[in-house]
Amino acid sequence: MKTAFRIFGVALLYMIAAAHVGSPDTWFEGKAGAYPVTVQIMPAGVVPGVARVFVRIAGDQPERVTVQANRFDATGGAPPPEVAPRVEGEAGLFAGNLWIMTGGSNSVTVEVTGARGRGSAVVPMVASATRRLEMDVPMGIGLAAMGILLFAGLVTIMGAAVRESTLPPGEAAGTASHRRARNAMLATTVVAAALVFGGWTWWNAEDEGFVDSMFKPLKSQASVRTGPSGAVLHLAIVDSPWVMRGDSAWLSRNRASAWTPLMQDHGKLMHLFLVRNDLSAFAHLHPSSVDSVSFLADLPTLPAGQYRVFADIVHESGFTQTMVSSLNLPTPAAPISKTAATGVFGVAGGVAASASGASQDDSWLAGPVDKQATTATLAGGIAVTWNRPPGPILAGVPAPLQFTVTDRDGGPAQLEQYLGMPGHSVVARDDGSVFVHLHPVGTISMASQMAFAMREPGDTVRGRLGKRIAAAAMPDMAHDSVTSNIVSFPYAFPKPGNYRVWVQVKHQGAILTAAFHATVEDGAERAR
Ligand SMILES: [Cu+2]
Repeated sequence: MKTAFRIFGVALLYMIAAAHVGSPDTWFEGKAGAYPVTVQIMPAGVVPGVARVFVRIAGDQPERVTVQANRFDATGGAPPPEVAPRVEGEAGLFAGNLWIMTGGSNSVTVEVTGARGRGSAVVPMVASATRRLEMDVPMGIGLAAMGILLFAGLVTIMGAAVRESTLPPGEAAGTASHRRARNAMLATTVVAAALVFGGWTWWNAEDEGFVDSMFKPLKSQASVRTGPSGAVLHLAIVDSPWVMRGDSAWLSRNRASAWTPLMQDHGKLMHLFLVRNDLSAFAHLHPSSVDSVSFLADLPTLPAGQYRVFADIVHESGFTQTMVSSLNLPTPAAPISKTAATGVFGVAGGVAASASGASQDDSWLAGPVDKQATTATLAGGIAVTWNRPPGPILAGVPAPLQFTVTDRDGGPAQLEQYLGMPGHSVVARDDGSVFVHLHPVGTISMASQMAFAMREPGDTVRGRLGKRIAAAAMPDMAHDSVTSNIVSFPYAFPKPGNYRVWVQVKHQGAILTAAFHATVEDGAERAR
């Protein structure tokens, strides 16, 4: 009974990484026809479950907003769209609830209808069981008390029945019936205890099965190797279902489903981030694939120490995930071909010729950060200013991270597209429990958005859709210059704590990285 009570009573909340680490909401900023929309999807954390969808619309207000869930491989058609009613008291905000019935790659279609016509946007989202709901302690105590009462009641009733049920009225029970009653009570206790034990075992098995079914990113391992041009980072995906994904016999034997192949996102198969455990150093690398299990990237000169490794990948199904591992970087022994980041806010993006084919888009930054600073001055006199709204930053409260980039003279800096985006931002919490890679379009992967737009009924051959998406070559990548010197990322910090925010933009061919500190305070309860 005590153990059973402990199982019910212990308040534990499992949060396991999905597409991002510890930052479960999906964000999208873009256009639905003529309407600029910002979409925030709060997943239920369980599947099936109800996701909350918030649609913010700036400017002319539409008459009607609907939201609709689509599974990636929906064959029987999607459920009808749900109307997202206007939220009272908040201008331009619409909110709807959506049942997400199946795990894996899903999308939400937001349709806006009004005076400026009808337009829609497709927001890819990964649905997975990421948490295990626990019974709260008062309810656990209440149920345990009732259980004890029922148990005792059953034993007492059995005893009384054996002792007194056959007695004529008014007569007292004799020693023999007292003994029989005691035996019956003992037997009842044994049988009922066995039933409770059976139930406890069954419940544990169910729970274990559920924990097993929760999403865990593919297991990976990072290590440093020495290549001909210096230190090389090696990342291996060591998860058996991935390594064995071509072996259908192995998969069915181990009841694992086959992963779809990886596809490029912003022209890269993997976006890998190294974050020093104390947040003092950061690198954004693009390892090249050796054999779809091993990935290699030239290591820039980074301070020695313990690093967290976050590797973003996108599957052909539109499923995105962040693999997490750790790495101990030794003091660099040999000079490494890449230019080191300099000063507090260095220019990153040195180019190196190397055996593994270093990516020109790699960038990094090391050094301390002034916790009060909202402006970071980078090499070449470029300044990045965080337009922080006055007042504390509150967890769970949507507030875009907005930055203005100015040149030496204080005028707007002419930015260029960096990996197909006007800017990139990475947000990490000091304990590693939150990691997210943001773009002005939000948390979504452009590749998975394209996967939803371009999928066809015949896409049952693995690798086919990925090829078509690669051939379409990301229309955004073609435009080199960015029209504004302000980059903005839709976001809400998921929980209070100390965070580092890195912002990356490209100016005159160089990738600039600025780092800021953010203390996030406890906000209002998340509206669920
Ligand atoms: Cu990015």
